[in-house]
Amino acid sequence: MTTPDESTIALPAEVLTAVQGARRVLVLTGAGMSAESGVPTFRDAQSGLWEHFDPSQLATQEAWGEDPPFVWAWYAWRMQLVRDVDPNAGHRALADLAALREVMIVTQNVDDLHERAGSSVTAHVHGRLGELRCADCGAPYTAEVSLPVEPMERIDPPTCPECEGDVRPGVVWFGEMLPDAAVAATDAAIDTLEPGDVALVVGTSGVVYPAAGYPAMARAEGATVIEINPTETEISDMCDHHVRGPAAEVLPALVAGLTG
Ligand code: BV8
Repeated sequence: MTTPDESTIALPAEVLTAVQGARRVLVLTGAGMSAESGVPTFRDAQSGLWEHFDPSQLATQEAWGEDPPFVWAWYAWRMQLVRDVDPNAGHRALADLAALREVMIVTQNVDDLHERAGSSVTAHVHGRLGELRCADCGAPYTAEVSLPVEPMERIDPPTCPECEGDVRPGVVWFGEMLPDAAVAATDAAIDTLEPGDVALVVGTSGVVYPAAGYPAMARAEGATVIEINPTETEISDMCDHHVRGPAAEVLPALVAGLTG
């Protein structure tokens, strides 16, 4: 459990009061949640081989259709990177929070760091890196995948044993619909919110829809919306409060404030 002496950041009193008074806490997380684990955010300049490529151009059916080995190599590098890092204190604080409040995590992140910190995740609205499937017949691909130790420009994707199609990552590309189950679970979680509950919006630039619309939906249910992000975002003005700090400091401070 997060202890008070771990918290170095001072939280606005109204933020702590809001969370203290909440029965349910919806947590909407984006790439900034994993930044302090060493996972580059979506809008950070890409490094190495992909530094000249915009992720939102790479995370598309078009890019895949043009050059599957190039797109597969990018995802294989990201899968290896996520395997090599650990959840941070922010992930662990959310797992601790679940012992104090009813917590529902809806994440845009395709990594498994919330789960590895001990949280259960209500919805991965943009899919998951580790859930592979055949790009042609859709069959899940569960065989072990060899990943590059160093980034490589091209790697032939695995072949589907059912139809010999290329295997793709189970993420949602731009222009693709969000998984029905994830959308339904998110809508159900937002529907449970009542006035006095809280929605924490952590580490997202609020650029990508429909996920960027979730804070407004939570507010419409009467929840108090609190943005946790070092910088202002596209959705800051639809949040009630803002804590301008990093997730791995703010979230432990929030939990410590509940238990202190
Ligand atoms: C859809 C998985 C219906 C892949 C991702 C034209 C044609 C087609 C679609 C559209 C279109 N115009 C608009 C759209 C809709 C489009 C969209 O919103 N585009 C945007 C760019 C305008 N959306 C879609 O296509 C979605 N599907 O709409 O289907 C449809 C279908 C056809 C036609 C029309 C509509 C699907 C979108 C899903 C895309 N897949 N990820 C992969 O990972 O490879 S999106 C990806 O970027 C992430 O998953 C994330 O969701 C998203 C945004 O990233 P963030 O998480 O916000 O991260 P970002 O880097 O942006 O920001 C990080 C933040 O953290 C910053 O604010 C920073 O300050 C902060 N931070 C940094 N450090 C810390 C921190 N915060 C706290 N602590 C720290 N330490």
